[in-house]
Amino acid sequence: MVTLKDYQGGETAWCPGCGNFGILVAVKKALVELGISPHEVLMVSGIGQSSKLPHYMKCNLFNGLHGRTLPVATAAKLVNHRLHVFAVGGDGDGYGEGGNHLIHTIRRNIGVKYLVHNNQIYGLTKGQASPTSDLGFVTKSTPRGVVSTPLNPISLALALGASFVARSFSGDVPHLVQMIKEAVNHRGFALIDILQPCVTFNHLNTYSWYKERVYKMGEEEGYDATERLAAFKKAQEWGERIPIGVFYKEERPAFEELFPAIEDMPLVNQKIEPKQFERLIKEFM
Ligand SMILES: Cc1ncc(C[n+]2csc(CCOP(=O)(O)OP(=O)(O)O)c2C)c(N)n1
Ligand code: SF4
Ligand SMILES: [Mg+2]
Repeated sequence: MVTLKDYQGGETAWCPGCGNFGILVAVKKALVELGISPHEVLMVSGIGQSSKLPHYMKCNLFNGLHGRTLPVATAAKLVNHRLHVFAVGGDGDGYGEGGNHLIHTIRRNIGVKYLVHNNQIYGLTKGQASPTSDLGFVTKSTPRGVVSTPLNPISLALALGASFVARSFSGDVPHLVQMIKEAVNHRGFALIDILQPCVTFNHLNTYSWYKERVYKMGEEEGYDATERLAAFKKAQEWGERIPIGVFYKEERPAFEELFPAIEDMPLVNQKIEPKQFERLIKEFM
């Protein structure tokens, strides 16, 4: 039986009270509740405080370049689609530097589960505005306040045809556990935007700021997560009230299911004859 102890990783270097701790606990809990063992999991991350999460777990991990989390996760999933592949990173990593990759990963609907620690700031580099920083927010890089329109990751994903789009809050671990479990059980790409207070550099979007605003969509009567247009409308809510939960879910084949060559066996387990390589090299070089 898998236990939380099996996922116990190294010592953390996050600030006391950081919202990342709630995410770390939730990821481990969700995996244990799903009965998934560490050797069946690959966590891919980029650069940022959030991207350190895989270091604090015990499982397979690949820590790559800033903003390049999704291409690495995509390749890993295609090579071994039986692995549970997670991409983990920050709002800067995923919505800024890696924004182009997000667009095309969503289009592919590959079975990678993407956890974005959205603290609305660049934490690791000590407090510059990120693509999701609220208008008027004063940071080191925006001394007169943010003037660019904040990116809405939920609307973006919905507009691109994403098959699973959710938001959670690191201050509500049971909710986040539920979202991660639903994402893992989903066929295809899943985006979970996770509101994550940065207690050191973001003194606007604090625990209490979020707590006063977040509400669970499931509890609201009549919300149907299978209607993209309704989800799009819901995704516009930000400010006084912030919805969390699954905005949209749709069942359709994942990218890795559409390749006959890996239908019976993951690529990593297939024996490739040297002659096949020679033929390929001759054709393309
Ligand atoms: C190619 C590249 N560009 C920029 C940087 C500098 N850099 C490192 S982390 C980071 C942003 C971190 O913010 P986020 O992704 O939101 O992570 P957080 O620390 O907030 O969790 C930046 C700009 C880098 N390391 N590599
Ligand atoms: S700087 Fe912010 S995001 Fe980074 S560890 Fe500290 S509280 Fe967390
Ligand atoms: Mg950030």
